[in-house]
Amino acid sequence: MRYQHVKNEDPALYEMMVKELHRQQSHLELIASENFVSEAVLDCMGSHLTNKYAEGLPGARYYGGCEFVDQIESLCIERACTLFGAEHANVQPHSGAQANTAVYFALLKPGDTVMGMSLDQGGHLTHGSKVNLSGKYYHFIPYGVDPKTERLDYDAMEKLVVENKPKLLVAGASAYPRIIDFERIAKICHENGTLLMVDMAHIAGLVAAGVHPSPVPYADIVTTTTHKTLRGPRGGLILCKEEFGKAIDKAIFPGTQGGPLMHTIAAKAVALKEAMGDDFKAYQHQIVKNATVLSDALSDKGFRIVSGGTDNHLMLVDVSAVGMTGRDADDTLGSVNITANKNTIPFDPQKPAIASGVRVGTPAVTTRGLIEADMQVIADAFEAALINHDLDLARSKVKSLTDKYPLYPDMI
Ligand code: DSN
Repeated sequence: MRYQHVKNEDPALYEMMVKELHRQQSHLELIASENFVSEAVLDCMGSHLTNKYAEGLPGARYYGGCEFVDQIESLCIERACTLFGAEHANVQPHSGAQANTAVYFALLKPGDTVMGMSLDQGGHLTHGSKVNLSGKYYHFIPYGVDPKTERLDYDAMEKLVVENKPKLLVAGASAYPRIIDFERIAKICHENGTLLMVDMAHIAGLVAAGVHPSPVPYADIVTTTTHKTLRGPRGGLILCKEEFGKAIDKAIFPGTQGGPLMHTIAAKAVALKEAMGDDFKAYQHQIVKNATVLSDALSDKGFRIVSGGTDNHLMLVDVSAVGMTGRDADDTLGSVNITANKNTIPFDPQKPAIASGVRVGTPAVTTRGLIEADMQVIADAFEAALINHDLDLARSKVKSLTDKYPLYPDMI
């Protein structure tokens, strides 16, 4: 049993933790960016390593007593470089947003021209959204998808690069269901004197397992979170060519962060080790198989799948095809214990707060053990909830799966 000290010290908070555990256990988690970490990762996160200040880098700290956390961070760096075939890694970013901000701080001056995928077509807030620091400090020009195919329009991207000669192009997405051709994007960038940064946060696990082509050989800098398909603790990571290593390290500390979170870095090291194993490769293949089967099954039920399907861990379900908005679908799914998120679809006629789509991902349910046949049950639950409005039936379908695949059964 975990958390007995919390229970004794702070019963009110403990109750909230228990409720959240029960929520995770009793719901089907289809948020494409979430996952369930291993017990080993949890152990590191809740460890005494949180006590240590270690500003600086291994061997060059501003605090004494770092000899063991130096070993931990060096191991984490070595594993990150080995797993992804990178020349240099910084494992200190507290999040993906911090990693991206540090790259901009390292490579750009305020006002510089940058290109990023438009938020409403699948990009991320930190790729130049007007409400984010990226969009306020730098001159971001958005690129997007072809209206017919709903796939990245590489020709239009090239035209924009040629016309605008951005200093940096940010590739990668939060809601794009197709393979991204990093080799092609790198060619476009490097022929035009543009640096390429890839934010592979969503697909890092797929990349580690060879299920999605790696950006690392092509991009100058690669950022990622560590908690999505990679299934580590919440945090970020930067990989780069050696020539950018010093600038990236300085941009993290002292540029944009203070002390690194050593308990999180230890957890990242464990997750990276897990990601080197055969089980992890099989897991990543299963994520994609599950997503493909779920996408086909939802399409058979009458939902429209943006771009006609998926190559990765997520799909965008256009629920306007069944007469709903994304917001209503999100709420209805929530009421039957399915957790997903409303999401704009490309060229969405609805505002982002309403949206026409729901983003659905398979990383978390695949960790739980669900396989292809279970995806049909999820599609049945979607049909019951969103088309036939039979919420009891939808709930019973969900319960059949959450009972069949227990999550953290011995935790409390
Ligand atoms: N918020 C994450 C997602 O859901 O995709 C991206 O950082």
